Amino acid sequence: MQLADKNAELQTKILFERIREIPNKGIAFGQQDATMYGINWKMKTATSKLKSDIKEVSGKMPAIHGFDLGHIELGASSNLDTVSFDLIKNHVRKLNKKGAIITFSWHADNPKSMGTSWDTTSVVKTILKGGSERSKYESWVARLSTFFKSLKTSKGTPIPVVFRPFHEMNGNWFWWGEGNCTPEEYKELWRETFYLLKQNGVTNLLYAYAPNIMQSSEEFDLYYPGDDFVDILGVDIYNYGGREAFINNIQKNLAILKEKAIQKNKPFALTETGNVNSGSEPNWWTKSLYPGIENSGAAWVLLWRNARLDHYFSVYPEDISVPDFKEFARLDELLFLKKIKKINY
Ligand code: BMA
Repeated sequence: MQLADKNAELQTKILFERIREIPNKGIAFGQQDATMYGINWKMKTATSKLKSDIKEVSGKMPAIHGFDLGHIELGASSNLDTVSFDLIKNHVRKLNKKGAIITFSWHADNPKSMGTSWDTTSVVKTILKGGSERSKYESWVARLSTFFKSLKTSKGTPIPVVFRPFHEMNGNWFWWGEGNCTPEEYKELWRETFYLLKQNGVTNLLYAYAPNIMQSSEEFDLYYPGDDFVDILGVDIYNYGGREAFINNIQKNLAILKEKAIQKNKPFALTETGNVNSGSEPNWWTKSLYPGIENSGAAWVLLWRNARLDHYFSVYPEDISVPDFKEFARLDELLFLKKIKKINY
């Protein structure tokens, strides 16, 4: 078994083995910022008990926990969604102890314009080696590295996590996305960032590569930085096109990933999904999401965040989809925290 990072910690290797084992048992359920906030609540300071909308509804804690590192590059104390990095660290420690798997995305600002991730001012070329914004970018990755290195248990053991940078690159909405840099520049950005993290002594990462919905397997290959730089294959899929298209997209895309995953001997996951019609599709869980992921071989499915009533992708206690979610969560194939803890832990 070879990880992208040849100096990876033992803990990182164990995490990889755990992830590879998951599909033999089912599919792990996750959510972004699950313990940070939900509909009508926000965690302000660290408390011993971890709350989450999913747990309130089903009695079960998600197995996979996503967090975002956007603005860590600026030296900010909280991320682009006003979530405190100290609180993230605190929950990562607690969740890791409970056997959860942690995954980080990075909605980094645009290093040239200093706008958001969605500011598509041309920039990738300027942060590659020799570019005008290179030194700024190196300082950004240095801050990112400091954060990753600070993830430790109370005994000082490194906490291994999944890092999923520069996601949805086949869409045109991020500065690293299609049309805003060439595929060659994208791949170079990935590899150079990987080497910077390594130079900075980061050894607790599994690297996940995740395009948005793909039309073909060539679309996956176009931006793929190479087997030596990636550990986990992913895809992000939302239901903008309605139920049938959603199910088809998931099935087709997970089949693409499965084929790649077998060739490459790497695990794969539905790294982002969610109901964009939340509040109006009562049986979305068993009639839209489950038919897509059932028997897919994916290690996990990560629901996007429950930010507010006009921007939530999952379920909360008063939600119209509560009964359906409970049914979904009872399916044997769905793995929540307690079941994931037992996998090689
Ligand atoms: C997006 C939206 C944004 C958010 C970003 C990072 O998909 O949810 O509101 O800032 O993710 O979490």
